[in-house]
Amino acid sequence: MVGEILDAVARTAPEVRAGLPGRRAYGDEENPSGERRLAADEYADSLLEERLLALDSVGSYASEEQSGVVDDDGEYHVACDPLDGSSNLKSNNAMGTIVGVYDEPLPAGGRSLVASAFVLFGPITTMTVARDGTVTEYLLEDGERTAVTEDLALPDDPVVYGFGGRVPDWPADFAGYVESVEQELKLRYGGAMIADVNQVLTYGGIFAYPALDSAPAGKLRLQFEGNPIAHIVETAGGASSDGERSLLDVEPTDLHQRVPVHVGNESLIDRLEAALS
Ligand code: P6P
Repeated sequence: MVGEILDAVARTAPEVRAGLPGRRAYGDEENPSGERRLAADEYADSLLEERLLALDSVGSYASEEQSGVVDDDGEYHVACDPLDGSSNLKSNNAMGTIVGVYDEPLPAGGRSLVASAFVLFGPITTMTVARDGTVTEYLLEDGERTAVTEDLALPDDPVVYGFGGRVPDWPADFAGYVESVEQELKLRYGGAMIADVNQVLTYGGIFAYPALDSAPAGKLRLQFEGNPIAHIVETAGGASSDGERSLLDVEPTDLHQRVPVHVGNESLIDRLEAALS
């Protein structure tokens, strides 16, 4: 059941990637979060909706690109960011797909995730999956997934950091935290959450898109980005926070609710929560 959902995402990935070159232009519409939508966003969303709703195990499909939930009659509820970091298409940088598989109707709390995954379109295409208490990295080739890293675990010693938003827009307590972190770690920020989070999963460190003075709830969406990525990082031995608590414990109130996102090594998250308290 959950496996067929992950297999469908893996099988769809090559088609999404092959469709990118001709879809770099912005469409006329905005997504429900008021962000300009690329033709590639619409393409990825329509492919994933079609492939996932075709499965008996999928009871609903929701995406960052659509205002509502598309209902069906299966057991699991899938939340998708079809092309996270799509603004990187213009500059030919990494991006990919985020999928959360919930066993409750959406919007749902992160503890009801039964599997989370992201497909990363980098120099190679990989799929990182949290399921049954473990994280596995797969190489995707011709739609087939081959496990290349089993029981993926965050390295103990953090090396990299990446923080979104503009420096003058960071609240003073977060800016103070950054002053200590930037003395210790190397900056890695590329504008696509999953690529930046994959740096953290690989080298250890922290990624954050924090609360901003101009946007106290930050930028990233709980259902489609915060919950699945927190599930992956926490399953890999790290921690997550909205500034006060695990992202998986944030109360879901709206399908497109935004949340401040901080994920990475537990020691860095503990220091962050102390700095913001
Ligand atoms: P900014 C991509 O649009 C995204 O949703 C995340 O993938 C990424 O972390 C963030 O927004 C980048 O935002 O403000 O740096 O362009």
